[in-house]
Amino acid sequence: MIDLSPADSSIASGRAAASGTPTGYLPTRHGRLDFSRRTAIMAILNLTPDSFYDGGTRLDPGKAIADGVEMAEAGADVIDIGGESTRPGARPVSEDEELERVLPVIRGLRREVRVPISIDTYRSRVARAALRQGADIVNDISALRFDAEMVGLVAAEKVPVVLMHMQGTPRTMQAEPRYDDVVREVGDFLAAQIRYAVEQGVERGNIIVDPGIGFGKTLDHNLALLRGLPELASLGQPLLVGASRKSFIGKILGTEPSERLEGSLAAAAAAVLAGANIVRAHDVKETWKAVRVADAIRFGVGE
Ligand code: 7PM
Repeated sequence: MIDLSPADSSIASGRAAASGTPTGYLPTRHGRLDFSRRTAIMAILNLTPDSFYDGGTRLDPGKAIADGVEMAEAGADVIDIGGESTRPGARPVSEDEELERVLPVIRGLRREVRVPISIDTYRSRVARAALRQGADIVNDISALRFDAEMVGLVAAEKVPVVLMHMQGTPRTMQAEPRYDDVVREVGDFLAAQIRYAVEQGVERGNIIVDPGIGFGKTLDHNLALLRGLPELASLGQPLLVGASRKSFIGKILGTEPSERLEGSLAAAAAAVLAGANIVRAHDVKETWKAVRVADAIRFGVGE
């Protein structure tokens, strides 16, 4: 699966050839994420009024907290809370609006569940406030590029951070995505952002990487990245993949977001078998079953 011959690009570019993390788990303030012999599930708790799938369904914090509790009971290993839609062409919301949406839900959910909570934001002020309310992980779709203060915050707080690849900005990214070799370029970008984070004081053990499925990518680019996950796993950091209900699935099946569950489960299973350590998903109960079976194939069942 992973080509370790001298021609392998991970060696050619000086990247560690070994896959996975040294320890197989990632400690957070609220328990460790264990991916030594299993894949973790990151549940998506979207608080935006306009998201492509579940937008506007959780305008009441009480409803959002109840949904988060249900996700934890369904087997989520981490709950990802986001207050700004990053869909193609979406307009940025104000920082105050983002804070008003996410803080009450983080505060409330923190008292109800034991699993780690991640905050999906590229703004350091939102991330700082979220960490104070009990969030554990910063999920930054800009990989520390959009807010110059984000890296210092993550370093000082010593929390895990997700570095995600995106070509362009959420507003422009789907205009005309172009790559010569998408897997190579995404891998090089992530390697550069890992280096930057470490130089700025972030512990290597706190860095999760993510190819950013759908963020400045055509259907072909998304498929090449999912096929090429072993090369990204060879960066040596935990690998997160978010394919749930995204438009590349709609392009393959000809379906709207509400009819993309089965395609999302196929993509999650494929990601697990290609080396993902965390899959990000809307449908926790169904994804949990798909991932348990894919994990049994990947790791065995220990009989
Ligand atoms: C509209 C389009 C709304 C796409 C929301 C989305 C990822 C993420 C998102 C991902 C990480 C979604 C996306 N996707 N964070 N945030 N990785 N780390 O489908 O793939 O939720 S937003």
